[in-house]
Amino acid sequence: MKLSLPLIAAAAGVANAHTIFSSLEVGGVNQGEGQGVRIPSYNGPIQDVTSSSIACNGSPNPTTATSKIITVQAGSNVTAIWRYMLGGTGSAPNDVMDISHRGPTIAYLKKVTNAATDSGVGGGWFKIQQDGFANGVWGTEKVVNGKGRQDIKIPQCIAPGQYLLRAEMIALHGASSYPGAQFYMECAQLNVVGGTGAKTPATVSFPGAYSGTDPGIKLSIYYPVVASYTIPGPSVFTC
Ligand SMILES: *[C@@H]1O[C@H](CO)[C@@H](O)[C@H](O)[C@H]1NC(C)=O
Ligand SMILES: [Cu+2]
Repeated sequence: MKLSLPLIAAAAGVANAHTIFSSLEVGGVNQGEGQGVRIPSYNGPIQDVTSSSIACNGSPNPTTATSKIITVQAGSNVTAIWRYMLGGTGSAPNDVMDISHRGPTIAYLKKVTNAATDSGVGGGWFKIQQDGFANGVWGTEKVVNGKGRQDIKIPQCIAPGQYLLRAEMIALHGASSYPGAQFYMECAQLNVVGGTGAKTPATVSFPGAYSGTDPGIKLSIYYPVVASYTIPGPSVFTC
């Protein structure tokens, strides 16, 4: 049986096809699942953009604390590794996230005093990467078809010190009403070295940066099929 696109979207909405940012790769070395990344007990999404769990996940998916703080060089790339289930290899697309889960990939940083203990809730967040919809391809499709890898450049011009890195994928298959969009995010704990501190980014809050009426959060992507897409949140900070 061949399903129409809206039916595929509806079927995907009930499928257990979620994802977790489960580890961080730095300089070609995977730091280990849950090592310096706060992984949740369950791979389901956050759907309430006003919940404190929109910052670094959490209730109803409690996250596990980790004492590791990962050293990264300002100006270099890190890679968030996404997995449908913890322990997965990412070798098959379904090992990353169901392909029906289409939407943007986004990353933010927040300067903190102690990356191992800061909840991430509140102000201080600035966006450093985003990939929405271009030439008919969603940011999430590149991650799903690319073994779960989301490349994120740590800006050269930020101040050295500890940061939280919030890597996010938003799945829009059920976003025609709100709540409907599925927000997947976890936070990694970083110590950024070598930053010049030449620029101070403008910041936003989580919760606060997103609204249930944002054009990139409440929309139908399948019917009608979108022609363009507005990524939620602020513009990307650049040096
Ligand atoms: C580094 O990450 C950025 C995204 O922030 C990406 O556009 C760029 O291609 C990456 N560079 C490398 C060498 O992977
Ligand atoms: Cu899902």
